[in-house]
Amino acid sequence: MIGRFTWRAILFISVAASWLAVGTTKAADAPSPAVVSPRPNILIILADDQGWGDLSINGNTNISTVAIDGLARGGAILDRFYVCPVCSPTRAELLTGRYHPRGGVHNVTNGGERLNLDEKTIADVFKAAGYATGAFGKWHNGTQYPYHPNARGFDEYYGFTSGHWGTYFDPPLDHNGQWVRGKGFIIDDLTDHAMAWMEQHKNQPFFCYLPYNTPHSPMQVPDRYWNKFADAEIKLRATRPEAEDIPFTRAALAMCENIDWNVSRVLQKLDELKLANDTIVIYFSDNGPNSWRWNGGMKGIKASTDEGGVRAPFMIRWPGHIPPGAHVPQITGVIDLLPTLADLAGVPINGAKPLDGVSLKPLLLAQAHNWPDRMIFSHWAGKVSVRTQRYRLDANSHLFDMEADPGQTKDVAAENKEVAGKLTAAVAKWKSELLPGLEDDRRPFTVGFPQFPMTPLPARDGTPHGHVQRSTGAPNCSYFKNWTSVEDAMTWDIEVATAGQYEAVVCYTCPAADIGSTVELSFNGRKIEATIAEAYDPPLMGAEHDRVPRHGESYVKDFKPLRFGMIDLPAGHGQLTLRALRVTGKQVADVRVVLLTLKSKPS
Ligand SMILES: [Ca+2]
Repeated sequence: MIGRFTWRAILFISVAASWLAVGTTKAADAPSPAVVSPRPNILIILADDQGWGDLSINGNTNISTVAIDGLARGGAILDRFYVCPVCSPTRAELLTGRYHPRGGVHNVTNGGERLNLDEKTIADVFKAAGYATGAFGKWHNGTQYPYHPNARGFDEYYGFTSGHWGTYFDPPLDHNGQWVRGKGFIIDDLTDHAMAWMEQHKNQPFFCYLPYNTPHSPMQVPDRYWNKFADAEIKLRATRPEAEDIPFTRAALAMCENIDWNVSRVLQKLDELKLANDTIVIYFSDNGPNSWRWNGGMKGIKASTDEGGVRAPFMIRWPGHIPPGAHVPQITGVIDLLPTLADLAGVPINGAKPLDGVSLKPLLLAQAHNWPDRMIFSHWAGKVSVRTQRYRLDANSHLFDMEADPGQTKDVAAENKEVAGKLTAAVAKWKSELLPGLEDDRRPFTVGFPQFPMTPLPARDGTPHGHVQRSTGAPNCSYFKNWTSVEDAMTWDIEVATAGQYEAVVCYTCPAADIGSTVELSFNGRKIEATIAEAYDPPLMGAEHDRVPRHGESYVKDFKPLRFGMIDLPAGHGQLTLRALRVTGKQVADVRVVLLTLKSKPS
């Protein structure tokens, strides 16, 4: 094993060489090569649906986020930092430094969240440079290998790959492709795993990605955080107070204070490991707030391409390098993080595709002299908005002077025809380059890789036929129900990469009164049958922890494996089909997921 001392020696050479090669730093400011740091660790903490306004440092007196505020004060705040209107696109842009349509991301579910396999990720970049790489949390850029994080540059993964999850207490989670039971509240658990992993890798540079899944709904949080807010008066209100759901706001703020506690634990761990000065820590959120609540007077919330939907909190700390207390007023975005972190760490970018983002190193190190204005585009569901330092052209071609009118109340296009014309043309060009064909997504779900033998095919990624329904409207953590007839079916559009013997399992529930049905799993002429002989009918979970009633996310339950035995699958594209040959009760079963595990290649 290579110890940190050896790494220091190896990395000193390359860092010193790059410092000498750049040669733009004034001699008086330059660090002595003798004290050049080793390559810094990277820790990226990403919140989910936390608005810019959900932090006390940004002026919200409803909440106290002392750890995140302290992180910001110890480094720099990017005042105008832009992400995407929803989750998976922002994550894709973080991973690639490129606008999300370039990587095929066009949806938050049904496979449209998957990042194309020909994209290099930020983890690929740091892994190639010798970093240990780990991700702990909500992935949301593809479930099946090789879309799985373990195939996208992360050596270690613990979390869930879907867009949301049905319960946050002791949930089922994915650990390097194996299903395990999480322990306690999910954010605390993810943090525990990240801290243990950082400690394990303290003697080599590490890249740690900690994408939390709160305050995304369902609105669940431990009592310790909820108790403060359960009856709290919410003094600062949403721009549209009539639209604010106060119990939802209370839950969101409690969840943000739980995040803050976990951030305090991570930062304390870095202190304990004496790594605080060697670690670049970033904190930001993936889109605007998931409800109308105070957000600094901005227009729009999550899913909007207006300012409130895409401006996120962003802070970055690197002691001894980034001046504490700095504010960066220039517009910046999540597309900038890959080039920025590679530049700060002195790590080469190993992808061949052009980036949309730029390195912010000159801004962060207060070395920027002539920083040109730029355009940052925001897209969701075909709507495109563009921001410059002064203006936003919204998705309806209204122009707003964001300096004079940050709440986007007065269209100034008529008074600024030249600006409006230039931005309108830029949006048209961006759309014509990036959007055509985006939603014509024919990527099958991938099955059968020897290095990652088990492929889960959840209900989310399947199609119900006949009477079969999803347990809820939002597919992400749904299951199939109302399977009542031999005419019904569930199909998955799959591509089998490796011909061979697969162990087939369907995770089901069935009450005692309905057991006995015979079901068949088939693919391109190969078939296998099983009989549902054992009842399993546990209660639905989730509601008991919801602080406000949920809308969209499915309640969840445990499912039992129905083992089909081995099926010989040919390589190729086709429909994996689950149907009943004989129905003995009122229903066949509820189905959560089909598991196909490659056991052996044909001899
Ligand atoms: Ca989100």
